[in-house]
Amino acid sequence: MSSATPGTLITVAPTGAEHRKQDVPNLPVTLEELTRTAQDCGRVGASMIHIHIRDEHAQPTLDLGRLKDTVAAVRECSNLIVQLSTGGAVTDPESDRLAVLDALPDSASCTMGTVNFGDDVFLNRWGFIVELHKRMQERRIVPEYEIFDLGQLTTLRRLLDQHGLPAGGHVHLDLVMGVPGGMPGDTETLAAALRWIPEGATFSATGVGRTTLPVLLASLSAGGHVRVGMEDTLSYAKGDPVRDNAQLVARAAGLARIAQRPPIGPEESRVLLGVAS
Ligand code: KMH
Ligand code: ZN
Repeated sequence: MSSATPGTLITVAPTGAEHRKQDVPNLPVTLEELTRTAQDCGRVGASMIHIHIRDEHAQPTLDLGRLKDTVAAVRECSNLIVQLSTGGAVTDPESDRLAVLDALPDSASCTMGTVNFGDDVFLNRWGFIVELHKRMQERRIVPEYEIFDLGQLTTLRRLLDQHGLPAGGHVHLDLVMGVPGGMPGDTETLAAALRWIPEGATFSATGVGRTTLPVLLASLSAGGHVRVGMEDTLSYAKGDPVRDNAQLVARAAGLARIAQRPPIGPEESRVLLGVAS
């Protein structure tokens, strides 16, 4: 872990692939809703956006044309680092998940192993991981390595040992905690993960559901960065649904300031991650 950056990189994950628009009317699913979200979240402290897109029926899709339009539109309306999900939905085939990279985002997620995901399985074979990593190296896309369980940190080390550093030369990962089937979202587990994070890497952490706040606070205290958003939680507090993504970003930014690690902007975040300006 690097202690050179005192500030906090805040990523917003506004949509995800799991929530249904009919259940969550304020979930941003159209391009217009997404660009407005990017602007609102940028204003209150986000510097990267982790994007899953939806089709005209608000269903998750990896349609390449839509992904390209989305990358262009978010770049046009904001200065946020554009990260596309290659995780997609649990039902997405590997071929479609690899093709996401043809939309040429600044960054893309790259999950380090298979995990039970609620009642489903989020499948990430070793061969698929290697292919994602190599294609990102070729296209100069900066990966964010998604870690759902501690063993996936050893897979990350194996990947870097065998296939080299990612584009930009810096390793950044996100601990996705509290998924039913993955590692718990608590301070003890975050502290255990620190031991296995590759030397010189930076990390962010995401707490799913009710682990959002404990993970946010633990990551800030451990020198980590944070990801928040409606992909990961729909509850702001007990009995209090999330109003919008900017509300979650604003809370994370406020806590980062209290921790004396204020949010860093997109330019500083690009330097941190090795994303070309
Ligand atoms: N939707 C999950 C199955 C990612 O974006 O890379 C996978 C996910 C991880 O959200
Ligand atoms: Zn995601």
